[in-house]
Amino acid sequence: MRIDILTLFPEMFESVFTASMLGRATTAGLLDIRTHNIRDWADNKHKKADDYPFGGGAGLVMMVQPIFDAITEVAGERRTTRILLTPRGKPLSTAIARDLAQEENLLLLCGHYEGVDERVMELIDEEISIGDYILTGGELPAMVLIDCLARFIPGVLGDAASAEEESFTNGLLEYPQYTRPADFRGRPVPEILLNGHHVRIQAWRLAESKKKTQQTRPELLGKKY
Ligand code: 4G0
Repeated sequence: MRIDILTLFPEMFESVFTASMLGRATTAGLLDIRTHNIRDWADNKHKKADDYPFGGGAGLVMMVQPIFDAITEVAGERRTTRILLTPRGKPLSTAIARDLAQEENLLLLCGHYEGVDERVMELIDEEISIGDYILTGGELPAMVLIDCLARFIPGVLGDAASAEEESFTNGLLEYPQYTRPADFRGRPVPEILLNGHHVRIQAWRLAESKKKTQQTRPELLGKKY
């Protein structure tokens, strides 16, 4: 999958896309992530990409011209799904991430300040939010979205691991996990996990998932997913 990111702060993405699983996916040729500085398309002499809002109000708005030209040039002739990360977007979910993981090309626009000139929306297919809070920019949401959808690209997760096994995929929160040692300074691992009885372990894990969900997110229990 190719992902183009339009941002005023391309340097924010470097470590996230070279480290860990996303770095491995890139090296393996599963991901091709390219960042672009919107400022490079500003046609004014100060390379300004933001301006005061018409009608007044606090803060700055990202200008239409640099974004319009950046999207047009970066997308080129490719068919790409264009996404704006914004607090007014559809809430990100496992289902949305799974759908987007099927795309061949994504273009992510990271807004900043008080948002982007509404005329940019002509070039945008979807607006996505990572939650009901405001951040200083859409860069962290873009990273969250990419990390979340990458797990659904075949081969991105190591070996036999599957994105479908983990939290939320069965509509429940994850059960408790343990690794060695079996006894850490008097804190033992539950005996049932040590005896190798697979069916009983599955039943225990499901019961623990339900208990945890009831305690922390009871609203998930009645929900279709
Ligand atoms: C566009 C996304 C971008 C509009 C972006 C702000 C939170 C999220 C931005 C605005 C963001 C999220 C209208 C304030 C940049 N903050 N929850 N900040 N407005 O996904």
